[in-house]
Parts: sequence; C-alpha cells; structure tokens
Amino acid sequence: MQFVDEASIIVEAGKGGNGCLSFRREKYVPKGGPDGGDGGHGGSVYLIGDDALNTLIDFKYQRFYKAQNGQPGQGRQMSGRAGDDLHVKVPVGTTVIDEDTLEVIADVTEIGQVVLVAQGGRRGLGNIHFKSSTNRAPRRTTPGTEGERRNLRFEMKVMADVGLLGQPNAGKSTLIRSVSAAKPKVANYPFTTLVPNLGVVKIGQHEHFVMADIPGLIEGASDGAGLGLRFLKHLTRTRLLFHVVDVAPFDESDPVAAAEAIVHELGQFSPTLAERPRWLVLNKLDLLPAEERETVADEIVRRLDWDGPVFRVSAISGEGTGALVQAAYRWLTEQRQLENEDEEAAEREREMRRRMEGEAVARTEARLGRKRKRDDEDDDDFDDDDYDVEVEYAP
Ligand SMILES: Nc1nc2c(ncn2[C@@H]2O[C@H](COP(=O)(O)OP(=O)(O)OP(=O)(O)O)[C@@H](O)[C@H]2O)c(=O)[nH]1
Ligand SMILES: [Mg+2]
Repeated sequence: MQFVDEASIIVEAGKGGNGCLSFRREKYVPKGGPDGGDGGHGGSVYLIGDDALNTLIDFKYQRFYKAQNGQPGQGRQMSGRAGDDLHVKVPVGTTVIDEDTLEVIADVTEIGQVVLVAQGGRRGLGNIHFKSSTNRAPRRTTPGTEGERRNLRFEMKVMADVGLLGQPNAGKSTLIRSVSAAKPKVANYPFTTLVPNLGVVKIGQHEHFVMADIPGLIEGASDGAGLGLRFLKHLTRTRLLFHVVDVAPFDESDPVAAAEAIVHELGQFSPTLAERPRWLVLNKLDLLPAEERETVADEIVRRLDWDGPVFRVSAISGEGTGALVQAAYRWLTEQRQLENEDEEAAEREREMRRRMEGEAVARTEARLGRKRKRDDEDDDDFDDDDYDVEVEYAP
C-alpha cells in the first residue's frame, strides 16, 4: 500500500436550478396566470471523518469532486429537484487547507465530523413569485446561482499521543517494537523507516496510548537533506515528544552534536513544536560497559544543558522502557485531566495546536513551492513525495 499524506483536490458544489417562466394554459381558463416553479438548490460538498482510512491515496487518483446541480423549475408550479449533496470521506487526522488563501479551513479529528467545503448554489425563483396587482403576467424569473468551487489541500497527520524524534539509527523503531505490537522494520543503517508507524502502547488492561515512529532527521533537514522535514508534521498532533539519542553511535560521532542538530531542525520546522514537552531518551546503554553508563549519560545531559526529564534505556533488551512508557502514560493522563478541569489550560493547548498547524502549513507550502519550481525546470515527472512502501498500523 502506498502511504500518501498530502493531496490536492478540487471540490465544486452544484449549481442552483433556474426558476421557470410559464403560464397556466387550460381549456376554459383564459389568462391562467403565471405558474413557473422554482429551481432546486444545488448540492453542497461535505467532508466526513472516517477512521477506516489512513492514507490519502484515493485523492491521487480522483481529484475532482462535484455535487449535483439543482433541476430547473417547471410549469404547473412544479419545483425542480434539489441536487444531492456529496459526502467525501477523509481519514481522521486530515487538515483541510484552502490552496488559494492557505487558510486552514478545518481539522478533521473525529470520526463522523462533517465539514462543509463548498456551498451549493441557491435556487432560482419561478415567475409565480413575481405576480402583483399591477403585473398579472410577469415574465420575470431568477437564475440559480453557481455552486462554490474550491481548490483544497489535504494534509493527513497520524493521530498519536507521543511522537518519536531522533537521528536515523537512534533506535526509534526498536523502541516502538519493544513497547507495542507494531513491528516496523529495524536495521543497522540510516533511513530504515520511510513512513510513519503507529503503535498502541498498552499500560494496563484498559490503559493505553498511541506512539508514532517517524523517519529520522539529520542536520540540514530543513534544507531538504535526508528525507527533509516533511514527516515532522506528523508530530504536531502529539502532546509529548521522546527525543531518542544513541549514546554510542557506531561511527563514534558525538551524540551531543547530533542531539543539538535535531533540536535545531525542529525549531526550523516549527518554533511552537520545539516548545512542546520533550523528554530525553538515552538509548543503547547496553553498548557501554556497566561502570561507564552513569558517567556517559550524565556527561551528555550536562553538555546538552538539559534540565527536563531524562530516561536511560536499552530499546533492544527492553531495559528501562517500561518505566518510560508508564511515566508517559501518567503524564498524559494528568495533562488531559488538567485540560478537562481548567478551561484556560485547554485553550492554551488549542492555541498551541493552531500555531503549530499554521507553521506546518507554511513549511509545506515552502517545500511544495520549491518542488513546483524544480518540476517546471527539469520537467521530471517522478513524484518524490510518494513512497511505494508498506505501512504498518498496529491495531
Ligand atoms: N545494542 C543496541 N542496539 C540497538 C538498540 N536500539 C536499536 N539498536 C540497533 O540500532 C539500529 C537502528 O535501529 P532502528 O530502530 O532501526 O533505528 P531508527 O531510529 O528507527 O532508524 P531510522 O528508521 O533509520 O530513522 C538497529 O541495528 C538496532 O538493532 C539498543 O538499545 N541497543
Ligand atoms: Mg526506524
């Protein structure tokens, strides 16, 4: 299956039906008067959130969505039929953007959520409406109005509570494998993960949260290096980030420099996302001799000048990962409780999400703008934004 998280489509509502010009003609009824009926309203286009979908692939094949026109009115006072509305299913997690104004029209985050994206045209009136004491045979009708037409862009982001951030090969996929049923590919080379993976982390019998594993980031990602920043948008819906750091990189590079580069790229993508709660997860401690673990970990924390939460784990053996996910679950629960009880906290959270959304849209626009320019220049129709790979979504 192809993973597609961006798509552009055109939606067009139906035109309103014209009003009818007609006069009653019957035997023995001279000058029967106007009897032209109204047209029907044009159908509107709505989006509806659907949890059975987790990719925007369908929108790569069908890009034009039109609702039905209203029928014109007829004689004998008959109104035209209204055009049927069109309901287009989109995955839960889709942000809907007006491609011309770059305005975020809606964020579809719930199953069954309905968003009007193109208003149907208004019906025209038949001449029956224009009869008056001075004009008993009106020839006036009104036409139906055009349906709204819009260029839309969809950006789908996975719905997760915790997002994994880190360099390629840091052990993000290994971590998600160790704490959930998700089984993304793990290998000892960078860029093993090419698309986001979701894992459900079960804490108790009924307690769980969702974790997202995204492709690794490298220095210069904001200028397009590696897979660039395009997958960072998937972290804008999470509440908590785990910054996974390999404490013993096999090429003996400096873990601190690597971690700082990631934070820099994060800020380039979205300053607001960089302000979100982030926990440092020092991984691969098993590669260090037992007596060195403490000092190496402390040294990294000190050099990073990090004063937030720190966890030391070995994703491969599972050591320390239980404590990590339990702490995350507790934190998420407290956070939700706080937002339920405190309207100000809830509003702060919504405001941050709006800001991240705006920053992510601006970033995507800059990237697509560059790509459009490149396409114009070299006329190469290979679309490097599509990945023909397997996506794994654990139930
Ligand atoms: N010794 C040891 N190796 C680990 C640990 N975690 C991950 N690895 C190894 O590190 C390599 C990279 O792990 P991945 O989980 O694929 O890393 P990733 O961060 O998902 O990498 P990308 O998908 O390329 O961004 C693999 O060979 C893993 O087996 C760990 O805790 N200890
Ligand atoms: Mg990976």
